[in-house]
Amino acid sequence: MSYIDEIIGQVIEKNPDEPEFHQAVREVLDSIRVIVDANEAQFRRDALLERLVNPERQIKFRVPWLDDQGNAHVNTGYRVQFNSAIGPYKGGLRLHPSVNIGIIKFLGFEQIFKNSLTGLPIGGGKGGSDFDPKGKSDREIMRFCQSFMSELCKYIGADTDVPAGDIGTGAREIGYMFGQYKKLRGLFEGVLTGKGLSYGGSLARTEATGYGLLYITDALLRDHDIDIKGKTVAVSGAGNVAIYAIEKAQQLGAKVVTCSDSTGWIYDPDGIDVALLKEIKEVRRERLTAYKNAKLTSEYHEGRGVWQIKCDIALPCATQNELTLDDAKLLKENGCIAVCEGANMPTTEDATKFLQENGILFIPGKASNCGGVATSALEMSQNSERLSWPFEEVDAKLKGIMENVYANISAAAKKYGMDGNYVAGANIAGFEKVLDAMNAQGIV
Ligand code: NDP
Ligand code: 2IT
Repeated sequence: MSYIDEIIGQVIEKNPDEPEFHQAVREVLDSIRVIVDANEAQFRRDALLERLVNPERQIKFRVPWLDDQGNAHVNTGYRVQFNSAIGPYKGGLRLHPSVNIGIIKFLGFEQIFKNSLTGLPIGGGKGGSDFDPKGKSDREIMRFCQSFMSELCKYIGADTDVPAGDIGTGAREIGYMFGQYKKLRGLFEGVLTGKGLSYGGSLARTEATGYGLLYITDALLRDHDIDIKGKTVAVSGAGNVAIYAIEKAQQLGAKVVTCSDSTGWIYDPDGIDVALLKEIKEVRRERLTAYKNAKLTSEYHEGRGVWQIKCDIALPCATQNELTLDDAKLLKENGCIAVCEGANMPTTEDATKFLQENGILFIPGKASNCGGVATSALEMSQNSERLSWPFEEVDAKLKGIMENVYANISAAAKKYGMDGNYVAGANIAGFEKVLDAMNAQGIV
């Protein structure tokens, strides 16, 4: 059996009940077969792949907190410090009831290659908790974040591990966590990114993941002589990534007709009113029914369904495995030309295969959503030099990074005879730098 198949087997056997982690490992290892097969003896001797798929460190802790009635609750907190070959661990914190160790490991594993693709010196990590922020008061959120950080602060630092936002963790949560870190450690340092602008945050970080997604989508389309202007776009999600993807798509002249949250979805044939969406989601923290009530020409539907709407470009920006094989078939039938992932691993394995085999341009999340973490790394740089750069400067750097990522994944795919396969290109290009650093640093 090949080394890669042996390792995939081991990952499944040693980590049962972690299907998302298996999926992420399978996708990366399958893509790097050409490199591994050519170096099998050395890689086996150095246990290279075993070291790649086993996190350097996994931290799991209790998070007790008090609700507004004085009742105690306990959640589980996680931080997986996956790989520090090319820099300090870097990756978000997810707060969602579905969080478990397998989810955090899949996200942490993806983050290794994503962070490498940015070209910046950041290693891979991820964390979070099964805490559900929905329906909690502001004070409950604060007490949870403080308790979470009381434990996490022992393991992170500006030069060791720098967490940030993800699902359920935005500027408010980062603020409460930063305050607690500073109180306990006595350090005002860039230990978290996505901070508020008044205490060390970077301009354009809020927009970065969504904007970056559109910069790379535009680069992809231009490379195929397609103009994004006038195209119809379907977006899923209505959170940080989705909102700024919609905003930038509209700035580039496309029309975005859908968005969704975990209870339902909106079809707005006039184009999503992004100012209204921001007001509902970022300020009032309400459901999408509020959008329908404010914009009477739009439609609201319960459940999931954005991929049935005819579009040229599909941008899944909600969560993992939200775009299935049936959705992919619908997109194809409706003439979709490109799918670029804003979320992490939103397309199922069989749907990805279908899209690629049916000539639909497809960029995987680790390349297309890396603008968020790239701008986090720019926030770290600004914190280190105790300066803050203008919006235009950060945005221009972000655009340059995304265009480079596209050029690199495209070139890597070509180099290994898989022209246009951006999944292979992203995994190979991301892996090559990590491999070089791991080889240089010995068996650690
Ligand atoms: P937010 O919490 O801001 O928004 C998430 C959105 O997706 C919400 O509309 C949410 O609906 C919906 N959603 C979440 N979970 C589910 C689910 N299980 N089923 C259906 N809908 C769901 O998160 P982000 O926008 O930050 O993150 C979205 C995706 O992008 C995630 O995969 C994340 O890992 C990825 N990502 C985020 C980056 C960032 O910088 N924030 C960077 C790179 C990737 P509801 O509010 O109803 O739960
Ligand atoms: O998935 C991701 O890349 C993020 N949630 C952002 C991580 C970061 O450190 O900005």
